[in-house]
Amino acid sequence: MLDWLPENVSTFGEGVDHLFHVIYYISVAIFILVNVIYVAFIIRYRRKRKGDKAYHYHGYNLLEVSWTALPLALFLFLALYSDRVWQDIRYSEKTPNPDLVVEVMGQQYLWHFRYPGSDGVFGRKHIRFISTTNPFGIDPDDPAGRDDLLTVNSMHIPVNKTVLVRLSSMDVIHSFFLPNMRVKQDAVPGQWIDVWFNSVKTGEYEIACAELCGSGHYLMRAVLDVHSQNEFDQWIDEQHENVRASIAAAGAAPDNATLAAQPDDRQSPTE
Ligand SMILES: [Cu+2]
Repeated sequence: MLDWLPENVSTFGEGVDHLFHVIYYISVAIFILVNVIYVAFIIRYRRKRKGDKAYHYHGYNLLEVSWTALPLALFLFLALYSDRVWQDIRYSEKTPNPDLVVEVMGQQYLWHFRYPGSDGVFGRKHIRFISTTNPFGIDPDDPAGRDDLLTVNSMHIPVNKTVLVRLSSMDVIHSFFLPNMRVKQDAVPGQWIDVWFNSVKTGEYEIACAELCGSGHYLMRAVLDVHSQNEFDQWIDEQHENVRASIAAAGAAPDNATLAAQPDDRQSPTE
């Protein structure tokens, strides 16, 4: 009945899917119960003779207490029942040591990704440096930030590794949604929010924005490439090589192209 869910390739996906099933079937049962009672009452208490008068009463404590207490009990049960999965996924002290940290920045209507450079460190960043050409606000004075690797709408990770995403947004609230990883987290401007996952299968997966963030919301899709460790190392070495080459080229030429102001062109990404 629930085989329309996207393929789960996340280490904690089974727990999420199990909760989804439990909540789904509880909802279906309540839906059927309510509608059967509803139809039965319509038939049983219909007007049978001309002149029948509706029975009117005011206040019924038992009924009011029970329609408050039953949902309360149900939600309490669900809160406690889901707590273990929630802790595993969202409690920072339960996050496994990450093998890879990637920064993700939402922008109307694309996803920016940032990896540390070949030095293995992220350069300093500050919100005042954020611009369309510097989405993460990398401090231009910090040498550690010059070789940082930036990609747009394309995220690469190794398989079977814990990936920690540091998530933010440079304009409105977006939602970082990896259906196959069972990850969905709001990206909030001015905040960095951590979210982790571990993919057990290589392949290409969808990254979507799950927050109606503007007229181009539907455009806000990216690809998550899950590689074998070898393939990933190869990819990132290549990227680092490209970054080094462009730094060398910029060093040879006068320092202008990278820092030139560009018009604000968020409405029509050219990717
Ligand atoms: Cu969005």
